[in-house]
Parts: sequence; C-alpha cells; structure tokens
Amino acid sequence: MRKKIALIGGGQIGQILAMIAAQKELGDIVILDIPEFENPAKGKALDLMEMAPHGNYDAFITGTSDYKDIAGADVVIVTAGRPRQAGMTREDLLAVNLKIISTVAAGVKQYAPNAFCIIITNPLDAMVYSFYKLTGFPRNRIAGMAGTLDTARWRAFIAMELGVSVADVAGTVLGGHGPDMVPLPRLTTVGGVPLTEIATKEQIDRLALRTREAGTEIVKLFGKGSAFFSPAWSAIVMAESYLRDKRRILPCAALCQGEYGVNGLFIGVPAMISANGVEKIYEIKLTEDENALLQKTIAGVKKTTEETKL
Ligand code: A3D
Repeated sequence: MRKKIALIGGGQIGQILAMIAAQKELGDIVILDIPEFENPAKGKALDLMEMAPHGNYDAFITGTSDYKDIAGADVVIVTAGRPRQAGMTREDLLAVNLKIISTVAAGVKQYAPNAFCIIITNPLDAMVYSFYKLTGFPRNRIAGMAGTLDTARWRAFIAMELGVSVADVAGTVLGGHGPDMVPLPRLTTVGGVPLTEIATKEQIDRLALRTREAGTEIVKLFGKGSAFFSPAWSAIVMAESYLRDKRRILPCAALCQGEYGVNGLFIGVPAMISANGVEKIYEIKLTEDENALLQKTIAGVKKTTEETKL
C-alpha cells in the first residue's frame, strides 16, 4: 500500500512540497488548508494530477479543509501559518502562529496519531515545541525543519564562493533557527579538504554571516513572503529519510533531553532520521568558542520557547 503524506498548509511551501513529494513518489498526498483556501488547495492538487503524465509519477493528490481526509497519514508536514513580511522578525509571528499550531495539533492528534511530523512554521523552535506539547507525541516522531535548510544554505554559499560542486561540501549548522545559529567551519570540508585550509578567515566569516541572515536576505528580495523552494526540499529530504529508512544524519530541531546540556528544548542538532523517526542525536565535542556561540543560541531558543507558556 502506498504511504500517505499530509501537508497542513497549502501555500507557497505546501505546493512545492506536494510537487516534490509527487515527483519522488513518496506516496499519496493530501493538501489541507483552511476553508477559505480549500478551493486553491483542491486546484493545486488537480493541477499536480494533470502534471503526472509528463512528470512520470503515480500519486493521488487531493485538496481539503477537513482533517478527516488526513486519516492514517504516515508523514505530516506543517507549514500552516503566516510567513514573515519584510521588517518582521520570526518572533513577531509567535502569537499568531501559535494559535494556528494549536488547531493543527488537535487535528493531527485526532486523525494521524502515528505520523512522523515535520514542522516548518515559524518561529520554528517555538512552534515545534508547541506542537510537541499540544499533541503529546513521543519525541522521536517530531522534528523541526531548520538545520537541514540552514546547512543547505551554508553549503550553497561555500560552493558559490569557491566555485566548486555543492555535492562536495559537507558541514553542519547547530542551534536555533535565527541569526544566532552556529555554522561550524572547523568541521566543514570540501571534498575532504578542511574549509579552514582553502578559504580565508575573512571569507569564512562572511559566509557564516550570510548563512545566519539567509532567510532575511530572501525576505528582503521577495518584498512579500519568505523562501519556499529550499525549505520544501529540505523537509522532503527529512520525510524521505523516514519513509525509506535512509538513516540520513540531518541537522534538525530535535527535543534535547540532556544532549548539549539542554533539557526540554528543541534545538538544531545533527540527528539520524530512520523508520523510527529521530532515532539518534549526535553530540559534537565543541571548542570553547563554538560552545559559547551555542550557549547564546540556546538562550534565544529558551526565550522564545518560554513565550509560548506551554
Ligand atoms: P504561505 O504561502 O502563507 O502558506 C501558509 C498557508 O497556511 C496558507 O495557505 C494559509 O491559508 C495556511 N493556513 C493558515 N492557517 C491555517 C490553519 N489553521 N490550518 C491549515 N492551514 C492554514 O506561507 P509559506 O508557505 O511561505 O510559509 C509557511 C510557514 O513556513 C511560515 O510560518 C514561514 O515563516 C515558515 N518558514 C519557515 C522556514 C524555516 O526554515 C523554518 C523557511 C521558510 C518559511
């Protein structure tokens, strides 16, 4: 039997998620949006069905505003919420998106209680925590999509700067999804060569800063709305690792219970995603300087998480 993927939110990211999931034949897809946007969701689903003959995929794609239609979903990806507008911080979004996540959590808990859930809605670290608290799902079945995208941005900027294949750039970004996130140049390699040996400190500092501000750079360019292609692909990589038991190690917001000295917060950490969900969190021995940066981002995540009052 085909797997079922429920996309809660059928906006910019939701529609790209549906397209990539279909092209990868991850399963049948349900796009759920609020009643006012039910018809656009149905329209997008129909458009994707009509793309299938040329896209060469078999997947049934439907749109709905009724949670009954997500019944039994294997994976739920949540983008429901409002995106950032120019001049708006992710934290400005907290109050409005917390209300939306509460409705989503209730619907998913009732109709897809066994799903692996990937949260994308901002402010990410607080929304994934809220979803965890509101559903009561076990920690291995909830992850926030942030580090996978932040690391993709770090890798892309390095490849662009050095004029090399992005496939050869490996690295990771830790911490919260905001300007205090921590790219780790010391542990980044380009075809096995340490980044610190082929790029200058000035280059590395500039690329790290660009990574931390990457979401804002896109928001400024768009004028309205935030990134959608790269966030969608990043979440699909996580979903695929779960559905196909690929056991990929992807930085994502996972519930830390002692790891990195953190208890009870979702922090961006390298995690293995398998058929068991978030199966393992990897702890990295950090230098004093790296640890100081990590402590700063943890403090920021703690602050926004506490604002949820959950
Ligand atoms: P957008 O195109 O506005 O889509 C959001 C969709 O959610 C809209 O179609 C809404 O109608 C729908 N929606 C609103 N309320 C509900 C509800 N209660 N139930 C179901 N659907 C609802 O936004 P987008 O797709 O560009 O972004 C979605 C979210 O992702 C925003 O919160 C962004 O800030 C966030 N985002 C996160 C990242 C990360 O890296 C974590 C990157 C980019 C965007």
